[in-house]
Amino acid sequence: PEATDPEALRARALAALLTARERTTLLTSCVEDAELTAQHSPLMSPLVWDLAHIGNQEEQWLLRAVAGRDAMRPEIDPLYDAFEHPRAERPSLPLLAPGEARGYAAEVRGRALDVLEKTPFRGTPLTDAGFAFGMIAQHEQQHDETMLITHQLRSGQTALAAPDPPTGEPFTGPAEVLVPGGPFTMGTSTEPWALDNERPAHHRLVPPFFIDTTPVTNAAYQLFIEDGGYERMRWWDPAGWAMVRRNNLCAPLFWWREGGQWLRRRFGTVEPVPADEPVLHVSWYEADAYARWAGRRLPSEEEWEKAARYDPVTDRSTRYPWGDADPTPERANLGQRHLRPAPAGSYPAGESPLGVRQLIGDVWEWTSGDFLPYPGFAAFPYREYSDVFFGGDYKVLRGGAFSVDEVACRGTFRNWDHPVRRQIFSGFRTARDAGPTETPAPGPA
Ligand code: AVJ
Ligand code: FE
Repeated sequence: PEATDPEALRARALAALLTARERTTLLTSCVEDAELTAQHSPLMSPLVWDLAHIGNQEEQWLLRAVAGRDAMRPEIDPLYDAFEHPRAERPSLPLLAPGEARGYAAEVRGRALDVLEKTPFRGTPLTDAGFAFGMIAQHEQQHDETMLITHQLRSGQTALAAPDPPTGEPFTGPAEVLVPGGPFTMGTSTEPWALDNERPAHHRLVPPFFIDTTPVTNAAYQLFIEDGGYERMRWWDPAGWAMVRRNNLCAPLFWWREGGQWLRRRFGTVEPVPADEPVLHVSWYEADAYARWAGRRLPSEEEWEKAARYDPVTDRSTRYPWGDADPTPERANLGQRHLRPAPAGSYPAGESPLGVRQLIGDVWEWTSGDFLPYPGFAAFPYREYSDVFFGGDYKVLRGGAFSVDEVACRGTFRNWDHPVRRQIFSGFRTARDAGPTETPAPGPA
């Protein structure tokens, strides 16, 4: 949050916790209880696991760590420890039933609000600027995104009411933007609720590069498919080619071809693939192959962040592409407000000083980078958030998506997943090196 005054931050924390719980309640009450305990994909937990895990994390951090209280139900801790049981195993655990899970999460929340009211927002690393409260609101929202993925993977009719689609005007700007070379500040040491992997702020020297003005669209991705993209080994990383052959991939997840057009399933409904929306549900390997086919490459993580945060006029890094102010519905498609990305080129009010659009919201963007710590990284408050994932088989995604709440999305926020994953709300944009005197290619996107 922008505010730094402790009482303003307390109000922010309260609002963020309430917003998260509203979303959790919706995602766990829009289906029958039997759907909450079922496993809809081996990649996901039963929804009822997410619900009690949300409550359990809140109990551990706000009631036990911040307020020093005893465990309410110590026997359930191991059930909701994400490291003790892989997702595929969770349906066979003696989990709390839906009613019990709701009751537990609600009881924790009642006590946590009391703790929030009484805790000074200074004095310990966990309570300075209300960090633990912001962290727990982000944690719940991250699981709300996970639960939205589970809803997308469910078979059967949609359970989620169709909100208004985002509106956008056809984009006529340039296809790419030149980001000048030079140093910029990556990461943050001042954002109060930034998580450990976003810290500390440090300088990076980035050579000049071009980056797509908008995310790659379905129409552009279809050209790759129609040009035999999934049939030619030359575009693919060897492990990506193995994935394509093993699974017979020929399009993004949830797509199929019928009557000469591409259709897709979206939250239980079927629709023609919209040409002008950013492509969604592609793996890192598909993004990487498309970029190579297009004669380009994925941006590195530091290139992505420089495009999103560097203001050449002031020579400093801002919190978001549009500046330091918090997100609004005019600036970015966030918060599960629309349940789909907006057409490429939407959100002019959210563009960066150099004119790059939709860096925040709409679709998560794969970068070329592995998930690694920044120089000076310190695990906080627990190693299992980031530290244990560094150096694993993970690629970084940036910018958040329509599925992400603003509390868990900012210019420095880092997400990561395995390069084969495509059930997440992932898309991408491409980049290329620039010589010191080059100018952007002319013409619309
Ligand atoms: C940051 C999205 C990779 O879901 O595994 C939730 C977030 N960490 N609970 C994940 C998270 C612990 C995490 N990601
Ligand atoms: Fe979690």
